[in-house]
Amino acid sequence: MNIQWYPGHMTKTKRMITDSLKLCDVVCEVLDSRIPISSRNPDMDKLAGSKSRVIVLNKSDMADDRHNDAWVKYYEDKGFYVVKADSKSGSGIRQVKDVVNKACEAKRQRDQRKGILNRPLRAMVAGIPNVGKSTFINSLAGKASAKTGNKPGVTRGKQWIKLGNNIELLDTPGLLWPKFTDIETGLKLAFIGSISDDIINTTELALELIFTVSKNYPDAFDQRYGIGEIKEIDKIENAVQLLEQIAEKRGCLKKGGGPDKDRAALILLDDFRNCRLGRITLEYPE
Ligand SMILES: Nc1nc2c(ncn2[C@@H]2O[C@H](COP(=O)(O)OP(=O)(O)OP(=O)(O)O)[C@@H](O)[C@H]2O)c(=O)[nH]1
Ligand SMILES: [Mg+2]
Repeated sequence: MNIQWYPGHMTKTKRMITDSLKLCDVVCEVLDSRIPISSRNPDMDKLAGSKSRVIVLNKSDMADDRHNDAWVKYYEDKGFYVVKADSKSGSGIRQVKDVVNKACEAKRQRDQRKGILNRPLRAMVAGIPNVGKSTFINSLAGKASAKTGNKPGVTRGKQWIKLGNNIELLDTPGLLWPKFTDIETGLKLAFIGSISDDIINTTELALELIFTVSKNYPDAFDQRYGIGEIKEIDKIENAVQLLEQIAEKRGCLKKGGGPDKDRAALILLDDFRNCRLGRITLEYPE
């Protein structure tokens, strides 16, 4: 299953981000802690140019905590300022202001030498769709200023949000890149809801999710659906059988009888996207 998604509004978003960056001191790039490599837009380094950079490893509450700190270290070693955050509960959010200030220290000193004093720092919050950019901003601001939702493309235009008198945040729409070089990347982005389900065969996607999750978290299925012990699944017939078991457990039956795999697929994807299969990380630092 080869997924590609680069709708027209993203070309517009890319242009807006390029223009708005001229006004910003720092780029806070929000990643999904479950896939900290695949949720990075490879165009971001070029777009951000020489701006200061902060990486926000968001949704850390949904990722396997055994790997979260390794990812923090991975990006720190690459020279980024890094924050591990759970924007939903607000955990990790308190340190963001300090990190942003630290990332902008050199710029502030340059400003001072030029006689520019007390100008608020401007931070662009950017990233791929649905990683929690707007939720992160709301959590930082302590109020629901930006619209959020668990699907890609909720934020449509840019929006400035003030954080006291010192920092201004720019919420931006999610941006992907024109072509995923490998099939795995597209799949992982679809698993976490960064790609519109409208262009995807969700039953096929759920089968792929079964292959992927069963590799390192085979117990997740029994724990959620009570279907007995499962080992790693690598054959399509076994994945289909698991979907049928989920359908039976959840009472999804087709009109003519028999398990409704398509509805079970939607249940499985929704459960994964809302952390009901447990905390799962799909990528590990090398
Ligand atoms: N558990 C958990 N959920 C989060 C976190 N951050 C965001 N969410 C949820 O993720 C979904 C997407 O959040 P948004 O803030 O709308 O994401 P976005 O990156 O602004 O998305 P677009 O504007 O569509 O690009 C929402 O359902 C949020 O409640 C987090 O740290 N932990
Ligand atoms: Mg948003």
